[in-house]
Amino acid sequence: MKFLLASILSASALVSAFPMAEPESLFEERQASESINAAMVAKGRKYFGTCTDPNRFNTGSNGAIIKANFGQITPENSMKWDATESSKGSFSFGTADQTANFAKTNNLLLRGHTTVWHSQLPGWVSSIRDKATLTSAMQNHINTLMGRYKGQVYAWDVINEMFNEDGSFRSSVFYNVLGQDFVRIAFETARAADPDAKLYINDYNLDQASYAKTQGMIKNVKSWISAGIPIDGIGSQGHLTSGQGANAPAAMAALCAAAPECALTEVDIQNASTADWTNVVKACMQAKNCVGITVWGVRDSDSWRPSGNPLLFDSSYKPKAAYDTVLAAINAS
Ligand code: 9MR
Repeated sequence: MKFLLASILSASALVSAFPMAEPESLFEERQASESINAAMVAKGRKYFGTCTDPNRFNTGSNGAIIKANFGQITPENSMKWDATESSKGSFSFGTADQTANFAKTNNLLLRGHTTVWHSQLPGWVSSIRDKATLTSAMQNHINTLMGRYKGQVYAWDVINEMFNEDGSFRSSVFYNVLGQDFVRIAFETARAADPDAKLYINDYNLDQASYAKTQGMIKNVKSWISAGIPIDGIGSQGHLTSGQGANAPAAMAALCAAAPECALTEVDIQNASTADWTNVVKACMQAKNCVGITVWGVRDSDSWRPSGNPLLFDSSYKPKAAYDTVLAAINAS
């Protein structure tokens, strides 16, 4: 009952114009005026966002929390290859459209995620063995997906997770069939499909500057950009565990120096200390071309890895101390 009442109060604090009952008034104030997105924008950055999808923003307080606190969304699953083109040439955009509409209706920036990724990839793509067929499958997928949301997407994760931990290229159908050239094909197709979208290469475990994977990303992005491949940004996912925040500022400084812009794209921190959140925010704020931070979910219990409570809202949709930490770190920057 207590839980229910708290949820109702919290939800109404987020959405209603009614004055709040005393005990929740601080919460209401923060939700209404001290949004972490507004704080980011006040510092000249573009957004503080979260991933979501219709199964989330249509349930509980997720929608209200996103509208009150975040300025950008990334579809958690709805724009992936398996969700949009599970069989060759047959596209389904039901949930992707709903997600794009939620962004449009609520004035949220949209990060498209993701066009070329070895995972959540239908079997008909991973079984292709010849260059021409794979090239046209990639081109058709990118053109159709990005074309549908042309002009509505701030940035696309064009290529996701293509590096091994040692900085070499991951074995995937794309690399195995086309070699490194799949990078050029993907980015050139993406640029033509939506010329206004920022085009990103995105990966995880880029959280320490000297780490081989971080260095591999930096070295290759620099050489691809100098070869004319239209890469606008590096996305560092930021799936962290306790203590890893410490290395994030130096890692972002190195990554952000290698591309026109950069972002933290999927942040969550298992068993985070206050310092972890402060350092992650600093990592973006200290890099002049870091455009924003996206956390990978609203509340802990909806995280893809809920153990260690990695997000900014608890399972009752209450903002955690981590939320205040993030806000303070943005404001202090
Ligand atoms: O959060 C996503 C989860 O719901 C999916 O089951 C999973 C499938 O691979 O993908 C998760 O999101 C991933 C993102 O798309 C890419 N980087 C890693 C994220 C966490 O696994």
